[in-house]
Order: sequence, then structure tokens, then C-alpha cells
Amino acid sequence: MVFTEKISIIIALSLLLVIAVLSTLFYMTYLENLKLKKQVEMLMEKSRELESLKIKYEVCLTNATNLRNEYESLLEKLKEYETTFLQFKTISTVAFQQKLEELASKINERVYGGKNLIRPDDVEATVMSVVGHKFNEETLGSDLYSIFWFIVRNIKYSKDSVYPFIKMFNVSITDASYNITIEVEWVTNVYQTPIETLKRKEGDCEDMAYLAASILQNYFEDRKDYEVYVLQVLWGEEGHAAAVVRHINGTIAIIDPAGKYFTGRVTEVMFKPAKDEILRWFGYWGINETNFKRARFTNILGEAYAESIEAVIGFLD
Ligand SMILES: [Ca+2]
Repeated sequence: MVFTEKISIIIALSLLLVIAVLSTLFYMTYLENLKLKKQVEMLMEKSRELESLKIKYEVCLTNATNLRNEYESLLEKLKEYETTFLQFKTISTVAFQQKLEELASKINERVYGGKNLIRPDDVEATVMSVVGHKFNEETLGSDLYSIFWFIVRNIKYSKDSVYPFIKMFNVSITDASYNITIEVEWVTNVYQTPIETLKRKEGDCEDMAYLAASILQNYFEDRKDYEVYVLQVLWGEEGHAAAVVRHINGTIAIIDPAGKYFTGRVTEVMFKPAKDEILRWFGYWGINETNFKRARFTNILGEAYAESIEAVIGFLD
């Protein structure tokens, strides 16, 4: 073999080797590239997923913010409702307490007596049937006697039965409930209304006195020169009530149906000087300076108290 041929073979072999190495390298690079491409695609896929998750997250975040706002607004409303409810509860408690007080005062009125039980309007028909007319100067004495005698004849004396007296009540409010405490005391003194006394045809001294005062007040109407009172007196362990008509000239007429006593004689009621007549009536009942306790005058306008016989005379004189 010639030298040049050898060289050519070596070169050719070298070239083949280089081509083989390059091919191998190229192939390996190609494989690597494929792998990387796959990885890039996976990463891009992941990136798209992340992007989608990010969008979802943002939507959730917006929803959460909205819900939070709604929650806070609802919480605000709830507070408003709670305030309104508490106000309403308080208002209804106050209203309830007022109704209770009204009821108690209506019940207790029967224990205290007073101006509300002198009811001239309720006995209009009685005045018309017993006297037949209103105040008349000419027939005054016999008119008042007719009233006295009507009660004596038609109303039987009877003692009161027991009656409830509302002593105290207390209404309080807590978050959960109302608390109501009512105490009842049973008393043995009751004031009937004039109509009740007329219907029952019985009553005790103050019931007859209030009936008499109602009839007398109706009879005298709104005359300013005559005042009609229920006079109640306490002495020793006793008490009594009668009706008293006071004229502005300082004379009085006592009409005491339960005591079958009237100022005057036979069938005529008369007006006599206040001091003489009240002392005479006190004498009739055995009331004196020693045992006298207290007197109460009630008319349609209100009431007044006298703590001594002198004060009673002073009031009527
Ligand atoms: Ca009574």
C-alpha cells in the first residue's frame, strides 16, 4: 500500500469517527432537548393551572370580602333590632305597670273611699222618684227628710265582708323575664258605690252616708251656698259616718241614716248653728274630747281632715 492510500484511509476513518461522535452528540442533545421541551410543557401546564387557581382565589377573596361586609351589616341590623326590642320591652313594661297601678287604684278606692264615690249623676232617677224635683227653698226641710227616710226605709244595715287591698306591687325587667310582686291584704272595710247600695238594699254607715251625699249633691246640683259632705269620725275603738249639708251662713243639717238621726224634728230637716249641732251629734254617739281621734270630710272636690273637735267645728262654722 502506498503511503498516500494509508493517509486517505486514516482520514476517512477519522472522519467517520468524527461523524459518529457528532451524530451521537447530536442525538443525545436531541433527546435532552425533547426532555426539556416536555418539562417546559409541564411547567407551562402547571403555570396555566396556577393562573386558573389564582383567578379562583381572587374570586373567592372577593366573595369572602362581600360576605364579610354582609355579615357586618347584618350584625349592625341585629344590634338595631336588639335595641328596638329592648325599647319595646321597656315601653310595654311601663305600660303594663301603669295598667297595674290603674287596676290597683280602682280596687283600693273601695278601701279608701273618697270623692269618686260621691256620684250625683248615678242617682238622678232616685232624686226624681223620692223628691220629684231639684232644690226648692220652700220645701227644703221636707225634701231632705224624704231623702233621709228613703234610705232608712230601704237600706238595711249590714256589716262589710272581707275585701282585697293591694298593698304593694313591684314590676322589674331583666334580660330574660318580668318580675312582678303583688301583695294583697284582706280588710274588713269596703266602700260601696251609691248604685251598689241601692241595688243590694243594704250597707253599713259609710255606704249609707255616701248614698245620702250622692242624692243630696244631685238635689242641690251646683248651688254654691250649700256644700254636701260625708263626715267620718273615729273615736275610741269605733267609727261612724253620716252626710252633712253645710250652708254658707254657718248652719248645718246632719243626715245620718245608719244612726237614724237627723237635724230637725218630726218630718222636717232643719239647719242649725254648726257648733251646737255637731256637739249634739257627737253627744248622741258618745264622742268627746277624750276619745275623739280624727274626722274626715269628703265632698265631690276632695277631702279634708280634722284632728280635734275644735277643728271639726272650725271646718263647719
Ligand atoms: Ca261599707
